[in-house]
Amino acid sequence: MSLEYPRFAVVGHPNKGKSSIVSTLAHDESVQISNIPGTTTKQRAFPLKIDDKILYELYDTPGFQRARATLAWLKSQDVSAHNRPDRIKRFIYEHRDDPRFHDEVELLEPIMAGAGIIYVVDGSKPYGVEYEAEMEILRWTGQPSMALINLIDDSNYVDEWRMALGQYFRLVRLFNPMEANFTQHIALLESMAQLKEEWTSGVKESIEIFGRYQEQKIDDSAHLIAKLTIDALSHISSIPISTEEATEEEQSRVVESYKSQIRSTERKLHRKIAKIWNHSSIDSSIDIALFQEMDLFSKESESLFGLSKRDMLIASVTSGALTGSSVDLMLGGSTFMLGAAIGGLAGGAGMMWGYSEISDMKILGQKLGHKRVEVGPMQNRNFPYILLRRTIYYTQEVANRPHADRTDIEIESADILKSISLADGEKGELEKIYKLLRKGNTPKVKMVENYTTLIRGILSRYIESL
Ligand SMILES: Nc1nc2c(ncn2[C@@H]2O[C@H](COP(=O)(O)OP(=O)(O)O)[C@@H](O)[C@H]2O)c(=O)[nH]1
Ligand SMILES: [Mg+2]
Repeated sequence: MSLEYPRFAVVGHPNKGKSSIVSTLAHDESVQISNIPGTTTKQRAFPLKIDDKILYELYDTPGFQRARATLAWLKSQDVSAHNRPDRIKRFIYEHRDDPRFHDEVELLEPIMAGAGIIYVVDGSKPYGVEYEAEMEILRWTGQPSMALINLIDDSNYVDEWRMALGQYFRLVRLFNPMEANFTQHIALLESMAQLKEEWTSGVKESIEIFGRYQEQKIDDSAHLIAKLTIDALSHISSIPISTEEATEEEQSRVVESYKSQIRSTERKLHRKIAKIWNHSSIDSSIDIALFQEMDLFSKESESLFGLSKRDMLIASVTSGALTGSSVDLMLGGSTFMLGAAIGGLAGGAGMMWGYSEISDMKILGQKLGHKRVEVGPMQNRNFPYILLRRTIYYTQEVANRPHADRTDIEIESADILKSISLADGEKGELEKIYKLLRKGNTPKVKMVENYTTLIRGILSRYIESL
């Protein structure tokens, strides 16, 4: 039978990570994964789809339940090797309504309909003869097959597994669905391409498309980040006021409304990025772990994601905001001078690192009773970097996360976050657009393009592609 795209049935013992492998390889977060054996009760196909083209399809299946009894049935008549696939078909036909062999029928059906076999074992548990009936049944199907060794725990019995699996399967590979990155996914596809000659060109083409898709997702993320960070940084909030000058209550109300609008722009950006990477449903857990506990405007966020004073200075100098003698003075000067000079740029030392001062308040309107108080755009010089690096951190977490991984994202350590580094040249380039936004100007198309390219370049250091 010739299929327009390759199909693979992921089979094995219960609880060895079959569903996890399907989830990761199909980029599908809807695959049910559970530590309760028997969670997967029916075969179900999960396609990896790109722009409506199916690259391949993976069948998630229940695990073997009665492999020995099945094999005994198969062998209960004399069968020569060339008749074994027919014997399997006979088994399916005769046991379709037999609850005792429900799981075997479910897992053998897609194979006999033409799917290749991916046999999954846990290499952190010792090899045992109880697997031999399963492997023997799979051999009887006559379908091309490979074995994947998943290391679920820390112990390692990979050598003995390789020895046994090698006798039954053409290819044996290590693959961990919880840790697999883009490169490992591609490597596995390369192996799948070798399984059957008529699949080779199809799977190779899929690898190409898959690689371009990865690039596309990085591009799309960069465009979104550029657009929404510009929106946030140029945002202005205002509220009506009842007096000539805004009262303290009114002032804090407008600042709070401004902050909450910026926060919601950030959340919107994160949601859209999660969607690009097919991670919509875990988005909320990442949000909670990462950003609800660490407010965008908090000191903690500033210290993890903001630039140091030194880096801020470099950004200003490289962007051309500072020149000549003032630079010499600052670089050669005392720490006090340095701080004072930077503080001066932000409109006053002491204000710079605090978020109570985000921008000047403007009172708008002529007549009493129709006045408004307004804040924005963002004047804090470090804020654009905090917002950008939070977003880049979020994007790389989502992009590099295998779909089988359903755990919450946790901030591991400050070191990890600090590793989202910017080259000095990048800081200068970024500062050009941030300076413009601070002044309330709208950047030209060319500048937005340049900004997008910069972000794309940063992302490509943290997200693998071909
Ligand atoms: N730590 C770790 N856990 C895994 C790995 N693969 C599977 N699991 C866990 O093992 C359990 C069974 O996984 P599942 O994919 O549902 O196995 P299936 O029954 O073979 O489909 C789940 O709790 C998974 O989260 C792995 O590589 N590492
Ligand atoms: Mg399962």
